Amino acid sequence: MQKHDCSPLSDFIEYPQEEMLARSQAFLADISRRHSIRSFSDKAVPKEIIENCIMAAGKAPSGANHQPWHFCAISSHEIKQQVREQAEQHERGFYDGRAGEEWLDALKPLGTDAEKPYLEHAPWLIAIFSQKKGGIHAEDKNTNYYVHESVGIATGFLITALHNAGLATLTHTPKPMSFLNKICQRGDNERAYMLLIAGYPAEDATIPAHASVKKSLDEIASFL
Ligand code: IYR
Repeated sequence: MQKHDCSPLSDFIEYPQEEMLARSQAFLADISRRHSIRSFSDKAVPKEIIENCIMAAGKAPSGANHQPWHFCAISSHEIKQQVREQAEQHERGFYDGRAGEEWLDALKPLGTDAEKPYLEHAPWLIAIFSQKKGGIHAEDKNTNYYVHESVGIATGFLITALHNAGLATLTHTPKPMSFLNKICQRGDNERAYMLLIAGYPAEDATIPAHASVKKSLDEIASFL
């Protein structure tokens, strides 16, 4: 007898192994086309696509299924301008010394600097927040568990969903990020986790050679 309420697993699909192989190959080929870009076009992206991708992110597993995340999707030009202004202000401090030599050296091959025009040009910015307290219902205020892990997984789902929908993305973590709480009107219970930029690439979008170097299977995995 089950000690908890549950229902049968009814939506699992068992594919023939040949099809599994083909699917795993096709997914690998598709996700290999995801690149962080830093030059976005201002071409509009319908809200419904972003809503679907956020709902997909919300299906991620989380500690005790508390779903300790909030996604603030910004398309208002005025608000994007505020994000750009404040992010660039923090980034100037970072690039002008706060980062330290080793960090700046590590970033050189990416060609990044304090200028973030894409924060204003891209059609969507999605600010992701983690929640210290919560629960299975949005209004709960219980302890959340494995918050960082949970929000990281949901962010991965979101990046994958956006790519799958046909959008380019960039992960951005201005330091500090607390200014996003104010702009997005999120309270003390939440911590800005990451800012995702989503949209179409500009015609001049490039991939830094450094970003194309991906470790081989042997380097990232072992099989026992
Ligand atoms: N947040 C800064 C710096 C930066 C840091 C890392 I680690 C990167 O992989 C890329 C950039 C910026 O966005 O420029």
